Amino acid sequence: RSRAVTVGEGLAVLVAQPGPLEESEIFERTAGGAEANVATVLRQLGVDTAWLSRVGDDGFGRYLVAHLAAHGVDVSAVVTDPGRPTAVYVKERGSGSGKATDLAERASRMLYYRTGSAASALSPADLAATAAAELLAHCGLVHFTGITTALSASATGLTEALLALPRNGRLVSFDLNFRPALWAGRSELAAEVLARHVRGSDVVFLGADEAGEVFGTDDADELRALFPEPAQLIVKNDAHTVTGFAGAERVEVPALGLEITERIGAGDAFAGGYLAALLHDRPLLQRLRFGHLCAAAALTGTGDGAELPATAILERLAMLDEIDWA
Ligand code: KDG
Repeated sequence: RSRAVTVGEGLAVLVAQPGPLEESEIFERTAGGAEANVATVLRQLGVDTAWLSRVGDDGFGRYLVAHLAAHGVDVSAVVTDPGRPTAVYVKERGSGSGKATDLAERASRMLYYRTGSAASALSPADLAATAAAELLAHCGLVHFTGITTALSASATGLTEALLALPRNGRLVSFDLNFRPALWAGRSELAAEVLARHVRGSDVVFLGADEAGEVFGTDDADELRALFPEPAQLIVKNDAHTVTGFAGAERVEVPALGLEITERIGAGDAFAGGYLAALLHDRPLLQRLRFGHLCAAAALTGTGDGAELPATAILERLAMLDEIDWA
């Protein structure tokens, strides 16, 4: 039986060579999709995990399913749709990590090729399908993000239905993952739907920057005041610090000072690390440290996923107070 289920779109990622896209001759194919990334991290940390999604009947779809299966993720409930393609995105590599427009300064950019994709047809019916319903009935945690919600009206229907399912002790985890390109022309709807998803979930991850864009503040305490509902709220201020709120606790853990190769996917690795530690009953401080350690694995590679060292090593590191966490 799977203990965690993640629900969302997987994408084949074509990582360009650093520099302007028009000059990239070689693309490295990797796997992405926020919920798929979280699934592979959870599985590497010893959590039985299933991924619910839709892929096209094409090479990229078969690759994604094989990639997740190779990590030990249960893909038995993934639906193949012969009528729609698997989503793709091209990662144009900036050389820096900031938001400047100059390629030498700014972070990578995502170019989506996903309109009408197989996963954009996700709908509430996918939760009711026998294999998915069975997985959901027996898991302890379900994780999804604001990307799934943004894909289409039917996918919004799915995330709303997911939140409305009887919990039976199951935790719902939600990562805001605000992707403006997917909400173009619908920013009011985005703020309304995403706030509802934050309020309806038990564990919530907010990037400070994106929360600022959607909810008007990037301040951790103001966000907590705005969203007192989730039992656990984690506000990530990218390069600096992560603030975790759980019950009466408020814990801050600075990010590891690392030479960053590429940021995309780090938030998913953080969520995976945090959630695995949660499912292993670790206290808030260690959950946040686990998040940072897993994010570090994603930050130091060019793909979106994180290939982790042995859990025993991470556990040892997460115990050490004398590490220079700054
Ligand atoms: O968090 C990383 C994801 O953004 C990436 O893997 C692609 O899911 C993706 C998306 O929709 O942006």
